[in-house]
Amino acid sequence: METTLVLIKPDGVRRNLIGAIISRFEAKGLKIRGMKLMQMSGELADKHYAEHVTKGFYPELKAFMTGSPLVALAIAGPDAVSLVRKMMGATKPADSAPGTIRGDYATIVTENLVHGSDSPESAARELALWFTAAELVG
Ligand code: DAT
Ligand code: MG
Repeated sequence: METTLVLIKPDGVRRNLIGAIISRFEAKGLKIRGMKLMQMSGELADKHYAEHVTKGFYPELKAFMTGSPLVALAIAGPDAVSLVRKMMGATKPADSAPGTIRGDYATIVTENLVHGSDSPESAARELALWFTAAELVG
């Protein structure tokens, strides 16, 4: 069993796609261990996206991610980290296959609807940023 961090980004919340996105993970058989609707602070953005803070696209990414509420989820299952990444699709919506979340709903790279941890190590680091142990069930 693995647990991974998923964010339904502000575009997903604004477009009323919270339910559609969560439904896919539930239908797949993954379990929700934690869930919260919140607005990401600039401080949390810099920690969460530590690998990207020096990149040219970061100011736009940070403004987008902190600009309105998002949903943070802790999602568990066998190979949950790689499974969720496959279900999300490629980072650039032009490259993400139909049938994936980004492939079915997104057209813009910044507004690509979902975040998923990219490795078990990233998942552990990110989950600790978003959830306390007491906020996770199971
Ligand atoms: P992913 O979210 O697929 O793990 P990433 O970690 O490389 O992708 O980048 C984090 C987010 O930053 C990504 O979801 C959208 C944005 N982003 C990445 N590359 C970008 C680029 N070249 N231009 C604009 N935004 C970008
Ligand atoms: Mg990433």
